[in-house]
Amino acid sequence: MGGMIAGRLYLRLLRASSKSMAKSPLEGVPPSRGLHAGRGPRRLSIEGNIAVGKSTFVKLLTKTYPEWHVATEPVATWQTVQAAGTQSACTARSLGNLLDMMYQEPARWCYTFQTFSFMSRLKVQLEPFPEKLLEAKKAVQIFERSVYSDRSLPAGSDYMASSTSRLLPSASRRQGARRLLLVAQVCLKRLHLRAREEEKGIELAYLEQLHAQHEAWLVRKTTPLHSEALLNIPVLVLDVNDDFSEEVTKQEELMKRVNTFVKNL
Ligand code: UDP
Ligand code: D5M
Ligand code: MG
Repeated sequence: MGGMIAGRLYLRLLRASSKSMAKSPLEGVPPSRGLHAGRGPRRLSIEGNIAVGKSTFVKLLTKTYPEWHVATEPVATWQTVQAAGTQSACTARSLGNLLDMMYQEPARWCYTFQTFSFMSRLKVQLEPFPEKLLEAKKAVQIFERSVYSDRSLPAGSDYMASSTSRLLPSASRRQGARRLLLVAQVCLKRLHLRAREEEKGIELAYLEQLHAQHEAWLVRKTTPLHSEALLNIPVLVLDVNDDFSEEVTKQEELMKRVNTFVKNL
């Protein structure tokens, strides 16, 4: 595993409170202590590559901090898209599995998938704060991925690109592939372990691309964003190459880092 940097989770404050954003853009504001003080729930998202361990991490957070509110990624909604007006249990009519359609025929379905996943995340993020958060002294709300990930990672179009370019391995692609060969193996291994039917065609190259995009967006901060203010938002990077699903010591270490990060927001 030495030198691999693929297994990374990113815990990111969604944005500063609407109050502070309205008053002034965040340029120049120190990206930590005081950013959120006394202005409603701290809202964070967990970002990371496919199958890196976000849902596993979310479960761990829920167990450790039952007072926090955690919103999981609505994957099931993408796997069984309901026809308009048939959402109730007795009228439910599925239009199909959009996640599968995207992987099977990316040129046709990527745009639709991106739009649909963006809208479903937006819906989750715009829901009113749950009662338990309104009552909490220091409320925390966590989302498994956010609208910003759909906005900042051109994932679907890259899936299209990788599914055609892997048939045409140019010299530069071969060179890039050598350099990045090891980078996303942890995710690929976990993806196979999870064995989600729709994802079985995903190749290492796609996970490498996604990893590079996460690093550009959240670590190097070179991804163009629609607002400069978003650049200053704090990000906690957690290395999860080593299995944390069963390792209590590793879990404690991760939770300690999350606790310190959240306390200082
Ligand atoms: N997993 C694992 N070790 C870890 C984290 C995750 O073996 O430290 C497994 C997990 O049990 C699942 C797969 O990796 O079978 C993908 O994890 P998850 O669904 O949490 O990934 P996500 O896509 O949500 O990031
Ligand atoms: O990701 C859930 C699945 O959904 C995984 O196959 C990736 C896919 N996904 C999620 N958002 C997007 C966007 N915006 N474009 C393309 N594909 C996407 P998991 O990692 O299991 O949480
Ligand atoms: Mg998940």
